[in-house]
Amino acid sequence: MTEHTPPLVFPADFVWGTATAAYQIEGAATEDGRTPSIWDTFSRTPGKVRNGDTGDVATDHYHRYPDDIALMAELGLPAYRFSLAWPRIRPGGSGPANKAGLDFYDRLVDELLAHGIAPVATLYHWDLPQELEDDGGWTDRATADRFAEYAALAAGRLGDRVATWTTLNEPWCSAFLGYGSGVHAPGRSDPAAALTAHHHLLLAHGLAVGALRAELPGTARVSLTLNLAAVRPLTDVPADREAARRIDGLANRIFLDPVFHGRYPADVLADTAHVTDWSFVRDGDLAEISRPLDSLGINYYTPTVVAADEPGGRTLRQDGHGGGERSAWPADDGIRFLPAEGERTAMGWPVDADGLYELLTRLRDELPGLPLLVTENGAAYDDYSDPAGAVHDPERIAYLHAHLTAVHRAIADGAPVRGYFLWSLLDNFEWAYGYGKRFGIVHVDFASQRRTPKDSARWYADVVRTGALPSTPPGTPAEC
Ligand code: IFM
Repeated sequence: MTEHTPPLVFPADFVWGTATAAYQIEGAATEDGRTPSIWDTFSRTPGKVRNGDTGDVATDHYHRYPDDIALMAELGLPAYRFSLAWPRIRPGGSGPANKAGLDFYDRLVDELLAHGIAPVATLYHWDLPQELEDDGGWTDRATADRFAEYAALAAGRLGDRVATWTTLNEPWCSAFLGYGSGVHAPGRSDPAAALTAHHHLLLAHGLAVGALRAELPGTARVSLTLNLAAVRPLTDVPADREAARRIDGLANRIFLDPVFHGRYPADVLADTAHVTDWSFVRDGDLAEISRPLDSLGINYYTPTVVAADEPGGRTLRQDGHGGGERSAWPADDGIRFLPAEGERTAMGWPVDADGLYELLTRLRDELPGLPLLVTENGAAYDDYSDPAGAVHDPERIAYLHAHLTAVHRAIADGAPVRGYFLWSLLDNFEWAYGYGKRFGIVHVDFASQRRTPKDSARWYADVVRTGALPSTPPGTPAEC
């Protein structure tokens, strides 16, 4: 007799969507008053991005957004997380708003709503106006004030139609990859600068929460998205557990404690005391940073395995975003980063859905009652269009199946997960990897800009339509 395990049914009000970011898809880098961001400068600097790729054209979403939204509607995707480009809305980072820039997002939001798709806006997905970087970037406290002003401008124009707002996407990357390892824009490699940038990013977040609340209707939801790490010690020996404590501090608690408890963790302050005296933290900052939020966004791809370095051993740097000569972490002396065992994506990132379950249930316990959203999850594979024009990506479907199963398990175990945004709608500019890594469920031929939904897009559309996940991924033999 053949037994069928029933599908995993998600809550009826679960929010399903996809996610993108402005610099990765929009293109139109010099149109309608947009000025350069740090990523324009960085990507035009020889040797910084593979193949010399830039976001000048990207997926040309700036011009093709009606088609992209029609495609989302055809796939039946009810929500869309996108980011606003600061240098489009407020060129140069300060001064008056650029009407043409706001008009673009106005049209985008109206088009989404006309197709019944809920817009979810992120204010900062790494495209700092270059002029602000020239004045010190995130190491300059004034950048936080400029960010809150920009937040108010965006909310003033779009807040009547956009109900969910996120201040920052993955500030760990902005601070530690941008100012620590330098593999991301602006390409600085200075651990003290990375910690200063970290604090000013959090201050910017807090000030922007205040600015958003002042502009938005009381029903609006305001959030922050973090790429928290599922940190695991390689073994249970005390030295490996100590390495895990230190990286947990620098990946997770350095965000969660100030944002939700209004303090920096004492052990992180001690671990980094040789790097900085933290004198950039001023009275009142932590109260600003810990303004209440309506939800927390989690981006998850792969776990982080650490061990104590063997004496005389070579420390392996693994930051998941293009490596780099210098460590992203401001204080990781004596810590080794090891790839987890098993299957990998095209990024070289191990596939391990348990890490997502671990994070969601940890947040359930540490932040009781706070609604959680998975704001990014997905995988890059070396997809190609076959002679019939189809793109078969069974590995991505298996990845998504495993991670959605982990989300379902976390919900069943009491984690208040309210939605899932797949990264990404389209193949796009993958930062230091350029166009070489494809995360989309829609294939983009970058020469012709032709869009082709991959098998995963159809599979995800079915999951969304039914609100249920088959208990096994396609291709799995039925249980007997
Ligand atoms: O493409 C990025 C995205 O911009 C931020 N989160 C991780 C994704 C994959 O690297």
